Amino acid sequence: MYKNHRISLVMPCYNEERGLPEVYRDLPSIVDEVIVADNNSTDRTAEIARQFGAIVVTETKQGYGAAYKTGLRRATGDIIVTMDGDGTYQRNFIPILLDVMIDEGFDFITCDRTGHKDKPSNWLRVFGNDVLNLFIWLLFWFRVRDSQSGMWVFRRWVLSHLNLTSDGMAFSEEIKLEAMSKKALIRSNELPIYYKERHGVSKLRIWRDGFYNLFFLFRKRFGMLGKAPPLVEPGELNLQKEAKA
Ligand SMILES: Nc1nc2c(ncn2[C@@H]2O[C@H](COP(=O)(O)OP(=O)(O)OP(=O)(O)O)[C@@H](O)[C@H]2O)c(=O)[nH]1
Ligand SMILES: [Mg+2]
Repeated sequence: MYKNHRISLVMPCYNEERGLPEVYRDLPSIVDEVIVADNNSTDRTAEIARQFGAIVVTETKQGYGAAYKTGLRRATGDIIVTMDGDGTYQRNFIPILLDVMIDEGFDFITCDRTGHKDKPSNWLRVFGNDVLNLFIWLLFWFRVRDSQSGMWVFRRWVLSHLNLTSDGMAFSEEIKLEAMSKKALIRSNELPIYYKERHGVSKLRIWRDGFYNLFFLFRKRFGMLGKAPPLVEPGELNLQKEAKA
């Protein structure tokens, strides 16, 4: 619990047996539940997650977005925090981000890694991220500095307003597009964080995922993706009132 809010951490994991112990090493005790969405891992991901006390949900459809959808549906907290299961996102930012969210009344915060990494980033990733940020600006008319970041903090009721169609890596840009464009309903912000080298092997396929994510932006912009059922039904809980009180 943090300031009367129940906190869920959701992590999509595909072979993250080396990253999970790092996440748990300094996970703040304010996190009430950890959901690991295990995406066909062939290593000891699920076993290690259970040893640490996480709730493990299994998603057999391969993909970052598919794993996230299953994990997010299972979360019960008032506020959801997300990160990769690889140790890159720093757990000590969780209380700081929650402070900003609760004290300043934000509903959705996405984290910006672009200024901070303990080792120089691969230029191709930085370039790819910038291209995608630029196309988001050109197609959707809003600015985001790190469209591909995987750490978000948001009130759970927000999920009832989002049309999340992507099962792949584009889920990351889609959740930002959906939340940050609904300005009248969802108060959003983007805040800088540290980002460290991952533990274990990267699952990102730079060219493939980069082009897919770019193509996805066009499909989203021109209404080619249809409607996905909300991950939280509006009537499921009176979360909006609770969270805003
Ligand atoms: N790419 C990918 N990631 C998945 C999948 N299923 C779950 N994941 C998890 O999604 C998270 C993001 O993948 P990463 O390999 O860390 O990609 P990244 O953060 O862009 O790249 P790194 O900086 O190298 O970590 C990790 O926790 C993965 O284990 C999947 O099918 N594809
Ligand atoms: Mg990662």
